[in-house]
Amino acid sequence: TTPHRFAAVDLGASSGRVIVGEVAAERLTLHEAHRFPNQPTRVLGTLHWDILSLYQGILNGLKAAANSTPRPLTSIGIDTWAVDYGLLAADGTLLANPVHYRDTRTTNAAEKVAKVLSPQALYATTGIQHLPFNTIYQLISAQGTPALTAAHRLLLIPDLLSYWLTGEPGTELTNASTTQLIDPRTRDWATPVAQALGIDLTLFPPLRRPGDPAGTLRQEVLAQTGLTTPLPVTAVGSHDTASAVVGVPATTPDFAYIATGTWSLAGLELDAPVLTEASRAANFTNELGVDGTVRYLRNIMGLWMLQECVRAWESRGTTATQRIQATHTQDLTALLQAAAQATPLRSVVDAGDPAFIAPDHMPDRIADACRRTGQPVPRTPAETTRCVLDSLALAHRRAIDDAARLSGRTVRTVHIVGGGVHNALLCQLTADACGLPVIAGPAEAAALGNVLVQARAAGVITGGLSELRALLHSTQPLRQYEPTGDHSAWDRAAARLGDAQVTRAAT
Ligand code: LFR
Repeated sequence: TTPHRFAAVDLGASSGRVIVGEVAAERLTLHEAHRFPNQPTRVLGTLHWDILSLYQGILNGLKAAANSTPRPLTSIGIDTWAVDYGLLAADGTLLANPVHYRDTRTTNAAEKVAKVLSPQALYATTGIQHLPFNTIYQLISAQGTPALTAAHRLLLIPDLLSYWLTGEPGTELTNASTTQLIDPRTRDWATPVAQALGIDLTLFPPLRRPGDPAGTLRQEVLAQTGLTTPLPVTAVGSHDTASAVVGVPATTPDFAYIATGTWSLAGLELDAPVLTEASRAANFTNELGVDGTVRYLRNIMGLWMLQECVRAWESRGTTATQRIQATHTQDLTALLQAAAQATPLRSVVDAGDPAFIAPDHMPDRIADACRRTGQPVPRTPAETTRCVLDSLALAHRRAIDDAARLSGRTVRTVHIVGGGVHNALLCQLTADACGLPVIAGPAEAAALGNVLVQARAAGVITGGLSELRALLHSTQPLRQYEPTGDHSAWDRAAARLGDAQVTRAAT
């Protein structure tokens, strides 16, 4: 049979891509049609997404996808990072440039929220981990601003881009759960939470579920891209992490996953949320997944820490050795090789600490954290890189252990998907830290999950998540890492951070 072609728009924090997936009964291949940078811009002290440039990147990507072969696309799906949004006037005009979740405007929002709703009550209803940038904190911080006051409608980032393509507003459920305004038991709005906080839920257009239709391309877009009418947009797991977890090639139920990239999202797929006080204290989230699932996970800083270090080294031009190791991005390979030779577990930091969320001065912040916990301060880029990767592996292990304990499940395999798949040292250290086999791949899990949900909605493939995953397993290249080394070294490293981590989780 002739394969169907689907365009997956997948926007990450540092780049966006339009990827074409070809799907037939036993076949699944990806081609990258277009990749473009995502460059946040600070204006008058506020960090913004450059949303029009991202939209133009999508149009260029769709054009490239249309030109790449004469065979038509069957549909388009969009996934991006979570929590952020655009505000629209009644006529659909975007009222302000969306603010980046790493902006510090939400610094005092949790206190304000706690005055009306205790963290315990908020968690018991929404099951969402405390992250300073959750949409409720952004909305509380924006209360009284001209844009929010004038807003007629709020669209989460993938819904905003989809609206521009089709003219049809909607709120996709997996991403909506990250607003902290959804009750994971009913999978519908947590109206009492919104009311208590004075958040107007009528700003959100009706909920859509992954697989639901999301309109067809407007005439303007057809003209801009050279695509032919009528081309539908299908709602997918529009939160990139939801799509990435669909893209985990698991073949048994006893798996944990780590979706890696700017963040590491480490945890389990569950059928029902865990809303216990122990789960709240451990800062686990119950985001909603595709097909009625729950993503029970913790956010870990991820490769952001390394990206920010490299950016700092590139702009600083320190000693000659450091330059050799870090100035050119092609030297990332050299840097990782040097890190692999550095002393293991010499110093570790808490990669779950929100102190690492904001941009700038990352090597100094890592050095400070080592100093505070009485550990040697990394001196070179290689040592700092090793510290970051050891710390990530340790945080991966802790999240997976905690998730298993808090949900009463057993984990026998760890799947790593996303950009971190290319980082063999991180994969090996994670296997070592967890004491479990790691299966790494695919790197483009979010795009694959996006494509698979579209293909199923179009009737090209059938089945539940396990059938979709079986197709991934049989078509995508995967690499396995077995645990090595002295496991107790990881216990000792964890003990060095123990107290700091417990204190943070309890607040
Ligand atoms: C990953 C991700 C995470 C979310 C963070 C902020 O790209 O979507 O799941 O917590 O970005 O939106």
